[in-house]
Amino acid sequence: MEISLDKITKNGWAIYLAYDHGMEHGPTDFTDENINPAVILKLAADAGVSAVVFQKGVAEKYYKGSRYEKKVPLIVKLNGKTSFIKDEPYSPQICTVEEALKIGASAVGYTVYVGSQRQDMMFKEFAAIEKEAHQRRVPLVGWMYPRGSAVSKETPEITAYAARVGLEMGADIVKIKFTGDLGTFRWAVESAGKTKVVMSGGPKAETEEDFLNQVRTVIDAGAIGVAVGRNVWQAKKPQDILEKIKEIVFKA
Ligand code: FBP
Repeated sequence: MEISLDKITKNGWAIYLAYDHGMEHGPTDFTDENINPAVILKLAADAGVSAVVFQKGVAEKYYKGSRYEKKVPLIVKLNGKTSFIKDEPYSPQICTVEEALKIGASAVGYTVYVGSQRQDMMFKEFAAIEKEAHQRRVPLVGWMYPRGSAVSKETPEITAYAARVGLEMGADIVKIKFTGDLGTFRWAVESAGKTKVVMSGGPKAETEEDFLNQVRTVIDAGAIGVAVGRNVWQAKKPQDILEKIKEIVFKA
């Protein structure tokens, strides 16, 4: 079944502004300014990114009914976890597809810790979400993060494997970490087949140019774009770096 990505892409390209870090990392990721989700929403809308990524609570309180609803599409993350628990990673579902649609989501996202000893629980939840989302023709973005005691280090092979798992499970887009170079990222993109690939931003890069080079590399490797949080809103001038990312991704 062909699921249209038109609502969350621009001419096939994608820049997603990720802002679910309050759940995943806690407020230490934020400054006094960007701790306010309204700041991120305005940034996303003004820049014309392809979508903003929120957890349900932030989406309900800041996106739904706001003047940004018509300006920037929303991807709601359906699962999440805090950083307190250090054993085998499992990110439980905390929002349904139906709830996400009621808040105005154009797509839904779900993190799978590929390789975790608790992977089967996430596979089950993901499979049910995939069924419902696709029945309703809603795109599903898989945060495919290899993690757990069986994954001592995320190598390019493991990233490519995770991308492939996304294809096998029916994700429309997979969000994967940068593998380090063009060749290995291309392999991950090829592994994902007809499932589109976006690069996950990661912690703030040493320099802005380092990050922009990663963006250039993944676009050259066949990715449709990026899903980035900290490298944008932790930058001194988030608008400026977003403009530079747009130059690379939207004009590819
Ligand atoms: P960043 O660009 O800031 O890395 O955001 C991408 C993201 O996947 C977020 O959606 C999520 O909150 C965070 O990274 C999870 O980071 P991790 O699990 O690697 O600590």
